[in-house]
Formats: sequence, C-alpha cells, structure tokens
Amino acid sequence: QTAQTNWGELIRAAATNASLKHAYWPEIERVVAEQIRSARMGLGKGAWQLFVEDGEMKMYRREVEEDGLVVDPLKATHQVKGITGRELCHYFFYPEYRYDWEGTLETMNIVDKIAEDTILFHQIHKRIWPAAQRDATFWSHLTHVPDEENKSEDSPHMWATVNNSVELPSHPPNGGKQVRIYLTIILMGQTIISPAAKGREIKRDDITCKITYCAVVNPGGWAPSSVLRAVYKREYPKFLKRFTAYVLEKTKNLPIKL
Ligand code: 18C
Repeated sequence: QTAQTNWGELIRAAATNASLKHAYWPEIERVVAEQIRSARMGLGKGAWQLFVEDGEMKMYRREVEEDGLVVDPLKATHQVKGITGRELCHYFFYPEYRYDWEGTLETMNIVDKIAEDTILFHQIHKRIWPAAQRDATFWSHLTHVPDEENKSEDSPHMWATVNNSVELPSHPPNGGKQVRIYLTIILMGQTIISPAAKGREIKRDDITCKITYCAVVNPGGWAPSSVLRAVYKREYPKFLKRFTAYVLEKTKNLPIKL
C-alpha cells in the first residue's frame, strides 16, 4: 500500500449497502480514507513529541491552539499480544460494550443505526471542574481493508473504526447545559501472525495486534489549557490500557477472529 493507494475504493468495497446509500456516505468515505492515510504515516520529522511511554505503548502529541483553544493532535501506537485488529475494532465500535470500557462517559445514546457498520451517537461526558460539561454528536464507521503487500490466503486484514463529529438537527450544539466538543478519532488494528504458527492451528500466543490511535478533540469552548493538557495526558493512556485489557479479557476464551 503506497501513497497512491485508493483508500476510498477499498473502504467502499468493505461497506454495507445501507451505508453506501446514506446521505453521509461521501463524507464518511472521505474522512475514513484521510484518517487511515494519516494513521499509517510515520511520525515524520520533528513535529511529534513523545509524552507518554509505557511498555509498548507510546503517545505523541503536537501542541496546537485554535482561537485560543488547545486542540493538540494525538498519535499513539501500541502492540498487544493475543488479540486481532478485528476484535479490537469490534469492541470499540459496538455500543453494547461502551459503558464497560469508556471511563469518560456519562451517557451514550444511539441516535440512529444507519447500518451494521455505521452508527450515529450522542454522548455526554463527565464534567471536569472548573470547566463546563461536554457533549458530542458523531458518526462511527467500522471498516476493514485487505493487506495489499501480503495477498496470501491467510493475509492479515487491517481493521479501523473512525468517529467523526456531525451536526444533528435533533441535538443542536450547546442546546442543553453542555458545551459541544468536536472530535475526529481513528482506532486502527493490524494483526501480525508469528511465522512459527505456519502449517498449524493459530493460537492466541501467535498473534499480535499493532494498534494506532489518533485523536483530535476540539474542546468547543473555554477550558484552561493547563488543566486540559493534564486531563488528556492522564485520560488517553488510561483509555488505551483499559480498553486493550478489556478486549484481551473478553476474547481470551473465544475462537480467534482474524
Ligand atoms: O476514543 C475514545 N472514545 C470514543 C467512544 O466514546 C469516542 C469519544 C471520544 C471523546 C472523548 C472526549 C471526551 C472529553 C470529555 C471530558 C473528559 C472527561 C474525563 C473524565 C475523567 C473522570 O471517540 C476514547 C477517548 C479517551 C479519552 C480522551 C480524553 C481526551 C480529552 C480531551 C479534552 C476534551 C475537552 C475537555 C473539557 C475540559 C477539561 C478542562
């Protein structure tokens, strides 16, 4: 997969008909393609600074402010033994698991289930003193893309879930007591199978999930920069550790889903 890869085409090939027919589809395709492309890009020169390192988990950020608000982009990489990219994205995407692992959540509402692979959400998050409580409306899309470099029969697939803010007339911003945040997030997982497993049944010990998680969250309204940076420095690592531990626990006795 090169810079020339037509991600749009690959994403379309994986999508359900109900998603393809929906008015949001052109935007979903564009944003998902863009997120996959940038998630797969290396860290490049200079701009990203490492701010958390914990075993295989590394988190980088760029300090960016827009109209006086901190919107620091985050890029995290991790490797977890024993789970697949498909399993990772499954538990991240499907709403029935969200309260189990999402520590920032107060309430989650499914506004519309557009398709098996596209859902619209309204979420209210926990309040952090002294800032106002936040909420978000976003679509979430689950996709997978075959690995072009390895077309063999057991070719590992790359899976991704992308969450992206969208305006919903049913939930106007700042209508309630919350301040609307704007987010663009991708969680991507690629399964690496140990060569030792060749010719025999694959065990959980033979698989490693290479994870990339990228997030840009605009706080939408006033929030003290120092508090905000301290909050995400604590919350992003907490999320990625807790969530991957959750997926390991949920899948440990289940057949491997590649
Ligand atoms: O990707 C994640 N979760 C997905 C499913 O829920 C989804 C949601 C992402 C939105 C996360 C932003 C929530 C911010 C709300 C405030 C935080 C409350 C913390 C409460 C602690 C008890 O894509 C996993 C998300 C992992 C957590 C990310 C935290 C990022 C913080 C960014 C700052 C946002 C504004 C903060 C408000 C002001 C604080 C001074």
